Amino acid sequence: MNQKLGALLTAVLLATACEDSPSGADAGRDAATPRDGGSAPDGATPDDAAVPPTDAGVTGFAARDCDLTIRHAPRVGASTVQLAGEFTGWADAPIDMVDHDGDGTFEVTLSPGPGLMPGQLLAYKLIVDGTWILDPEAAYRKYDDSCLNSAFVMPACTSGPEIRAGQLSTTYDSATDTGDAAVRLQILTASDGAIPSTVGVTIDDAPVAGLDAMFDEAAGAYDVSLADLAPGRHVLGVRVTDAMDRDAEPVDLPFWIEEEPFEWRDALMYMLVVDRFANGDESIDAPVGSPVEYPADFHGGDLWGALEVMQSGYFDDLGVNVIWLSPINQQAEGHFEGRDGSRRFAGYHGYWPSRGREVEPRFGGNEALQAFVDEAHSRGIRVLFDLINN
Ligand SMILES: [Ca+2]
Ligand SMILES: [Ca+2]
Repeated sequence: MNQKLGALLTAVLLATACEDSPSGADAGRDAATPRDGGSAPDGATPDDAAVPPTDAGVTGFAARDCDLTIRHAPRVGASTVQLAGEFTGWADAPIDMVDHDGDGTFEVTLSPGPGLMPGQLLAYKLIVDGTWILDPEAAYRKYDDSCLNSAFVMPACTSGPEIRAGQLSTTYDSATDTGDAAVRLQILTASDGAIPSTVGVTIDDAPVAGLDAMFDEAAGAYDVSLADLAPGRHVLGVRVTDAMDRDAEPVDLPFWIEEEPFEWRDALMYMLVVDRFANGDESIDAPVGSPVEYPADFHGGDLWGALEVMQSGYFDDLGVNVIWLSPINQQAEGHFEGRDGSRRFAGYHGYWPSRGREVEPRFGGNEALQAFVDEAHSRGIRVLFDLINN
């Protein structure tokens, strides 16, 4: 039987952060707090005025699980496995993990409680026969002081409903050059059981009709099926709000209708340097000029030019189904010294980004990128961005 430890844990958060590495200032990422700002932990009685409408017995909507089970299977047999984290005061009160069935996997189930709030990102380490290690199965990492730890998020079971999408499947009919898609969407309520009041499903931003007929009441799930979709990329969007007016984390499922299922391992990739590939709009050429010599300056290539080449069927003729664009972010303006210490370079190559979400104006800006990607998707071509993050 799983240990329910939430009630035993006290919020001792000031103790030593890390047993096997030095500590320092907290550099951890922010906890993923519930979007409603955090509500009462599981088991708390809601205010009388806020008793959620429930529909128990009428539909099969299951409630979200507030507990989290951590498992670890030591590669070589171990006699003790413990869990220590900011919620145990680290070494102050590590929690024993137990191998109930003797299969070599140790586990512990954590319940919400002091120091273990739903939605909270928490740092921890495993202690295997006395040695502190990162959890190889951890979904997150978090710094506590200057020490790298594993981390988990306590399920945000009180923040609202949850959408769980199954595997989306597609078919393609060459006779009509259209396809079908199907996916099962299970809706879970928040832990207080408030029923979903609004379920919206869209395909490429248009509402999916006939949703009621797709509802599997016993399972609390929708079996969404879509027919006669055009070839190319589509996005199925799912939005759910419950009777307490809380939104589920939105779900968007991109998928493709295509004759041959795309496989990255079989892809034929074309890498192009935007500035040097094709000049579609000379009015946005803006070479830096002296002291930058011509080979180190912008030459005028842009995404409008690359789009024209694509529209000519050039990539299709080559059998290309992936285009890798050189970095397209807006670049630091001006010129900078090269590694040889004597020559000046402009950012034509794209490796000096200055804006995270804006496309270099010389390359056509965001509008050109959107047009390029839309055209690629309509041709079954994937586009890879080269993101320079350092
Ligand atoms: Ca076990
Ligand atoms: Ca140009």
